[in-house]
Amino acid sequence: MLGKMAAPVLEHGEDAFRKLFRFYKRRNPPPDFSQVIDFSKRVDDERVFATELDHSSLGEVAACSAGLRPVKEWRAFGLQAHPGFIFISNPFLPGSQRYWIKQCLKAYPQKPNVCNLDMHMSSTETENIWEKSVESIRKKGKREPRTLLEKLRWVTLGYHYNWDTKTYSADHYSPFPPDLHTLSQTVAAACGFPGFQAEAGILNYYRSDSSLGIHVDESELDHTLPLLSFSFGQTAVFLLGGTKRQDPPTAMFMRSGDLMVMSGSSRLLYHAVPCILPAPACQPLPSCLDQRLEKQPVSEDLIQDVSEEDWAVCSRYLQTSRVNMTVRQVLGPGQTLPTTQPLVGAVSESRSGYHDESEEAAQNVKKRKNESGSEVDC
Ligand SMILES: O=C(O)CCC(=O)C(=O)O
Ligand SMILES: [Mn+2]
Repeated sequence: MLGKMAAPVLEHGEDAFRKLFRFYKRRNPPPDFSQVIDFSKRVDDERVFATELDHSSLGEVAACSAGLRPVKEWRAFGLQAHPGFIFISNPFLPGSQRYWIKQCLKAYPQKPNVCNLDMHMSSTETENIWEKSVESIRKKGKREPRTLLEKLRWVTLGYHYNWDTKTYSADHYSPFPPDLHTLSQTVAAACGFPGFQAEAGILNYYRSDSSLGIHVDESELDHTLPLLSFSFGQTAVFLLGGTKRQDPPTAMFMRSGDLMVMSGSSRLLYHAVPCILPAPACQPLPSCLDQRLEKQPVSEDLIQDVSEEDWAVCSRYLQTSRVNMTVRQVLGPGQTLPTTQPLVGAVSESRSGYHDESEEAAQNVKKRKNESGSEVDC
């Protein structure tokens, strides 16, 4: 297309990943997205195959209680180049994504969970992030200062990931949210991993100009267990590479409701999020978020209805944002974590080495770099 940058020729040269990352991160001219796999459409691509999940592994009632369609209706795919990787195109029942989105914005950022704001603000300042932000988000005109919710970049759950040492430790732990544990166990069971224990979670909050640098998630002690990823809000481009930076990655869209499972030999592959797509002017929110729950949940259900008042804030926020939850089991049978070693130096707010930030939020980046001394890896 005129004015668009054509896909770079990928050689098996050095750092093919970085090259593609920069390609999709670029805004001017906008990149050509024609090579990005779109699982929401009919997939006719030799890189992709449809995969059948074991329907008997998860009952319809349990799936429905977690806000998921029956497994037999899930559209699941694998990638020829990345064995063990599973992509499930939005298996959520109409209306149920709203519950998980509200949890990400209202419940999970609360103490005792840890977030980026804690790194340079007192615990009273970072208490009640939702309550401190909603009024301003509701009435937001363009020039209002950013609310705490809009400054949120990450939240950690369960074993809290230490961005500086890239480790988990036995004594930096808070109880993992039971609802997300059940959702994770439900999805893992459907993908052939019964008994999955959600022990650590990283929630990433992306504004339209954010990206996440190239990395491998290897801090968990047992890599035979899968890593689950849930995406909500605006669409991202996700890059999945190989075990080496020079392996050329595969690009795919991650849309609201999509799930990804990195298991088997895909568990330790390089990956990144180079860009968030701007919402089309005619449709500020993905249409799957317009729907409300079709049936009123009963009290035993995992997911509950989201009030119109709360949804008004979530939907406003998501017009320019994406939220991703990754859930990990850290320990295999019989494994234990060491306790924290005393840290030399400051604790950084940024995801050292891979939490990439916007060029547009340059001021913030500068501030972060000054605070943490960390560089982004892209
Ligand atoms: O946002 C995403 O899709 C990826 C997040 C991720 O890779 C991580 O948290 O380790
Ligand atoms: Mn990751």
